[in-house]
Amino acid sequence: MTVTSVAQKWVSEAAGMTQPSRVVWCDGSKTEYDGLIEAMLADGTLLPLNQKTYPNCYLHRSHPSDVARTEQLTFICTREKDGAGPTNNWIAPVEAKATAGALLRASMRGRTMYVIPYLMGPAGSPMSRVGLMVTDSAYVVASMHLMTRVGQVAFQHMRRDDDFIAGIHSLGDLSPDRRLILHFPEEQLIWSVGSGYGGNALLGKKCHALRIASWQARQEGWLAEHMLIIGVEDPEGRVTYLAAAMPSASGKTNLSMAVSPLPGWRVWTVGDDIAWMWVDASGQLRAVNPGRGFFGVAPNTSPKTNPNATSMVRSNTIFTNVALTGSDEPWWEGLSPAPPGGLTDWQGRPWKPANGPAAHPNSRFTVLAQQCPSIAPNWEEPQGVPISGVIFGSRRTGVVPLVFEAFDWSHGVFLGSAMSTETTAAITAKVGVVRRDPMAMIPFCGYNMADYFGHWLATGSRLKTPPRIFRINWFRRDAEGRFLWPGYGENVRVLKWMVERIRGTGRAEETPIGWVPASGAIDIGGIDVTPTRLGEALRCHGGEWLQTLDELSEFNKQFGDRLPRPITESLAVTRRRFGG
Ligand code: GTP
Ligand code: SPV
Ligand code: MN
Repeated sequence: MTVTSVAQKWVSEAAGMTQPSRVVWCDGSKTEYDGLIEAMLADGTLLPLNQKTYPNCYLHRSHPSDVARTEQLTFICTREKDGAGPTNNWIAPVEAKATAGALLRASMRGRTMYVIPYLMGPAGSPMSRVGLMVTDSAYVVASMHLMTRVGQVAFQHMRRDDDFIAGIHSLGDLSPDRRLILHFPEEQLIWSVGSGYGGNALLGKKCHALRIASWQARQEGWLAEHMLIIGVEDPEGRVTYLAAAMPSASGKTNLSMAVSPLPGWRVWTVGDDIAWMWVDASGQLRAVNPGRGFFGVAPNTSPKTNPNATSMVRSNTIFTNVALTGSDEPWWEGLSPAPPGGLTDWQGRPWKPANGPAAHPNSRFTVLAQQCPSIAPNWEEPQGVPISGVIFGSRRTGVVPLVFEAFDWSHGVFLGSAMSTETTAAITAKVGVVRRDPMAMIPFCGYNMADYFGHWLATGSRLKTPPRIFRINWFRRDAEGRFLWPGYGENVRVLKWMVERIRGTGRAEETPIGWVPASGAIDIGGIDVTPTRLGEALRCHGGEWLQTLDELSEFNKQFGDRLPRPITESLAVTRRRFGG
């Protein structure tokens, strides 16, 4: 491998601090992956699954206190506090390095330090970016193999010797008391210590491709978003590409590989979690998926809800914190209607219902995207795909209709900024609590969120035909607590309406919050949804919205004068439309 001198120097400094007994440069080869798996089987980091029914599949059990992202321990360390803004945790860089330095110093003593050069984005794409991370976790290396492009390809995409995001990761002692995930956007640097969990430890993903990349994107005029990318094909074979933001564990993986119940319609998967988007020379918004694999939520993934995912995880997959059946197959709640007998839970104990779910609610699978049956043939196209629609979705039991469309780009940015959602097991916090999560980026925006809204507004003015912006909510419930909309594959019916809107044929009614599907505009043929129930799912209630807008004004106060005028104006106009 040809390594730049800047990279060499940085790695020896990292080794000087962490003191590993051995340094191994990773080349991303299959031999390397197989060797890592073998070593992890030998030391118990991985357990083999049934190699007949799940070839090359393994189970990893994490430390029981290291099962999700820890947002309270995640910091944006800009020189000025205002750079990180009021919605991020902040510590000054010097102080952050002093505290984390104490945890990282000699943390790799007696361990191997793996050096991982990785590329985010398709090979040959002008959008692709390089990272160089060191870690003392073989599980992280194997996962990075599946989630990013590792090896020489990274160095081939560097535009200068120092053109990489540097990342130090160490498991430390895995104690949440000695865990910190630090971002230094001004130095293109990430430090992460004390966790082996995906979003905390696979630095290419949330730390690089969202927090640091969003900072770079603002400076360079593009967008780094928590979004899936899909192509929706109609019966004539025309494909319309959409990008959709939804908070963690709220439906991106599922929508990205939805199986259509409508004849002739199909969904092609381009990405399931992160989108890098830019305005091309003709004023068209385009998107690439910076990732190479999926780190997807296991619970409720079944042949009924997500047949593409269940078939793609039947080989070459690393499962984390799922349950184990008596025949060494992975299992999680929702995979089959009833749990099989003889289950071992995610912590390795014989499963007892009294101990809670058999699989951790945030148990996950890690697998290459190319194993997905619906992967788009052009998913690695260096120039990306043209985006015609942007979707903002969240998880709300009430208030927010199943789907509606913004009046224009600026109004759509307002709708994205106004998002709130119920929390999930993807973070270590109470589940089901409503919190504000503008554009599903509250945990991932690497700079002041007021400036982020401004950046979205400014991007709109560079677009020749701005994509339509839609707001969705698959999670609205009736008075008895049942979902009003069946979700999963049936969501393609909603995507069809969006495609029709983009083409100018979809019928809609104007409401104070935007265009809501007209009666009969969403095809509910052949499913157990009555027009009355669909009406309930689409209802927009003035009183509820006025209260939501009050909460939003309260939230927005923290941004002070930095909040862009169009956001404040949209809020005021919406309130007036409701007569408030
Ligand atoms: P991250 O990987 O954390 O960013 O999450 P994600 O947005 O990709 O979420 P994912 O698609 O994995 O869905 C998470 C949970 O939401 C799973 O338990 C799903 O079964 C559930 N879910 C997804 N889509 C739907 C839907 O249309 N309706 C309902 N009711 N639940 C859904
Ligand atoms: C999320 O939490 O949004 C995820 C999982 O996609 S993680 O990679 O851990 O961030
Ligand atoms: Mn995510």
